Amino acid sequence: MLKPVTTDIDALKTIDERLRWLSAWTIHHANHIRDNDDGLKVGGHQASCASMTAIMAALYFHALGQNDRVAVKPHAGPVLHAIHYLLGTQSREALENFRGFGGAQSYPSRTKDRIPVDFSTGSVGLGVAITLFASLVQDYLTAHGWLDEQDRGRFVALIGDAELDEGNIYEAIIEGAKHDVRNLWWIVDYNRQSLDATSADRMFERFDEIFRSCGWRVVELRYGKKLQRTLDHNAALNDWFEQLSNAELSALHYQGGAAWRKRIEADLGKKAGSFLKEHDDAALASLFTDLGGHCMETLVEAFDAAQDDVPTLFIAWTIKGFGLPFAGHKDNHAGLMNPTQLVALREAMGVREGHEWEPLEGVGDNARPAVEALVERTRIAREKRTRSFGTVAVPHLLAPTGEEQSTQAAFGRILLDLSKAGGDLADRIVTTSPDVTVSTNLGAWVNQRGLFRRSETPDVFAQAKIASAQKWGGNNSGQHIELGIAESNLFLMLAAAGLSGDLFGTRLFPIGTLYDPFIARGLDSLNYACYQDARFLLVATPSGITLGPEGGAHQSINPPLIALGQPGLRHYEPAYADELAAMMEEAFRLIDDPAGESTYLRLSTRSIVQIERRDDSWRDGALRGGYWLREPGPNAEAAIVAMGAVMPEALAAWEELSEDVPGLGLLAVTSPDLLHRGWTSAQAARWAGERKPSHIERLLSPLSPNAGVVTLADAAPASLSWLGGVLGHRVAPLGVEKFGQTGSLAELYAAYRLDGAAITEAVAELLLPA
Ligand SMILES: Cc1ncc(C[n+]2csc(CCOP(=O)(O)OP(=O)(O)O)c2C)c(N)n1
Ligand SMILES: [Mg+2]
Repeated sequence: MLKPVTTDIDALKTIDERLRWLSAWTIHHANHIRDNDDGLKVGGHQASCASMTAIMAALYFHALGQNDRVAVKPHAGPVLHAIHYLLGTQSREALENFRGFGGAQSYPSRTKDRIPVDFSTGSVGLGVAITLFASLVQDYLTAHGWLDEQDRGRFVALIGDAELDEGNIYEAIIEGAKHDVRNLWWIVDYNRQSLDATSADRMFERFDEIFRSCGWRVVELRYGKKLQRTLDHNAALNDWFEQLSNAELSALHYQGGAAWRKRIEADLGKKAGSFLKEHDDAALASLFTDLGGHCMETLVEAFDAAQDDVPTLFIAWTIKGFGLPFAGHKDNHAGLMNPTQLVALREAMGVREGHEWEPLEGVGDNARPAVEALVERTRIAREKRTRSFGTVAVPHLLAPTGEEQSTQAAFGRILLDLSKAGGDLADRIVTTSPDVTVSTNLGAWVNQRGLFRRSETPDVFAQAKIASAQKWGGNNSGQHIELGIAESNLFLMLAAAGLSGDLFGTRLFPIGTLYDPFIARGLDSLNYACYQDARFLLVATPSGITLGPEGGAHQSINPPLIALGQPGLRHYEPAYADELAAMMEEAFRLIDDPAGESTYLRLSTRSIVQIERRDDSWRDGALRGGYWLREPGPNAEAAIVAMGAVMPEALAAWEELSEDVPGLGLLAVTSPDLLHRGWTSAQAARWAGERKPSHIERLLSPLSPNAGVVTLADAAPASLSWLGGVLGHRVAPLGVEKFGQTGSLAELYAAYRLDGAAITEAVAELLLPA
């Protein structure tokens, strides 16, 4: 990391003012000036921006180094845009179109914004935690020789104080402590206000304790220089000020100088000494708003003093809406200045009417050169990096041999074979799991490739010669990152590792494993990873009531529906090991393809007889969402459609029924998600004049228009029942709609109607004349 440079404090203060103006103006313009055809509220957060402009000026124009990466508090997005506008990397047009179609996004977005956004934010708490995992990925890359020392940076999160209530932050710092995570600055905009009101009193003392106990340094930036000097010299005033509650402090900030005077007179009387005589009302207001997070000298000093790699939490005291007419008001979160207030602010900031968008409007001739020089220096440091794709050759993956296999065991074998064969892909795979490494069949891979630890950790059991199938020693060349049981952390780890190409220019192939039902525990983090186009392979196993004796708490039902509605994530559910090998190969290819996406494999522990293949013709269909395992006859009156681990039941039913139902087909669905996407996008293409049937339309077209279709999945039946809508076939959907329970497969399949009898009955009913 570079040594801090000496920066002109006055120039930084000017930039702070410009950011406050430009962010407020951008929001004002979108709400009050731009045409609004539909009358929808546009919105924006002028108060949340104003409370951070000094912090962000000090950070971006002074403290950040070339390689540092920042997650910006979502509702301070306009400040980030204003920064890039000053730097020349954001256009006036995008700002004029803030919150409009194609304009600057409400909350910083890696994929939709044109400025370099290091991490998307929006769902509070997640942007904070991902910086920790990104720092861990940086350490991983350095340890593996993929990142030079001079290319390393610091990871910064700008956090709202109410955001600190999000539990995922604490899950992350606990995990971070285990991995001795470094190079983090988390900066809290401690404005004592949330969305609804003022926040709980003196929580910063608690945060202080929590972070310190996880190995963090906590730096509190309470007062600015001027206020600090005053309080240092007036013990009575200091004691009085310190005991004000959050609500009282905010209310006084809102009311201003006269209210401060009245309150001090009432509370302190003579004890205030000559203080009140020496300050008029305006001076009082200015003095008490001189908090640490608004004082440039304090911020610069604090950042300069934290140049080592110790993870640091800065708690910067601020006022929500600083410098704006609703500063401190508890209802100001979504508050917008009205046009009259805006004019008053414009005039106070020396901005001429009609010149509101000029980047350095209102900056005097004397101050201008220093500000311009600072902007110029900063510009060089904040260039947008290009994304890294297409760097790794993905070899053809072979299915493990074995007459009977489960997809979960096959997954472990494929990875093991890949590891043994070696090569670039194998070296770039990084696996991770929230304490279910062994039970999701990653064990053999870990034995081969080792645990990742920055410092050597011995395998005590192995050293003591205690027999174990699992090696559990770690060093800095290991390729498995062990996580505690916190599924949100798994997804944030996958998000950070899945952005490795973008953040560090080096592509990793992250694979995360967990039990299928527990996807729900980390769902927002999974969505967050997809939202910023992180690339990874998620392996969820075991799944469904096929898990039998493990019972209902572990038997997943709805993840295929989650996947069906989740952009950026492709669901595959193989029945056979050869399908799985093809899907893993495809998933790796998609990770390294600019137009790719992440993949979710839903696997099972049920060992089933593998299918005999005559050729490879199934493969293309399997990768596109489905293929006929048993071709239907022309104009067939019925078909069975099945997915995943229940394929033996579907095959047995097919054998039994095919004599009586001529032309009965059996369609193996490998991805309802892809079939559905293909169907809707073919429709959209037709509207644009392109006539090309989708994969599912082609698959179903041999069936008679009156055919009945029985769908079967060890999952919510809605995963497949929609297939009837494609060509208008009648559907009997079989699947799981009630919570599972313990039992043998035969018992459970019978009770939940996934067995041959259920399929036969459903086919019979569909074939009965109406
Ligand atoms: C997960 C999630 N829940 C709720 C919200 C809605 N929300 C946006 S900002 C906010 C309050 C933020 O307060 P704070 O973090 O203190 O930020 P400030 O605006 O005061 O700087 C809430 C509840 C959200 N964006 N994300
Ligand atoms: Mg707040």
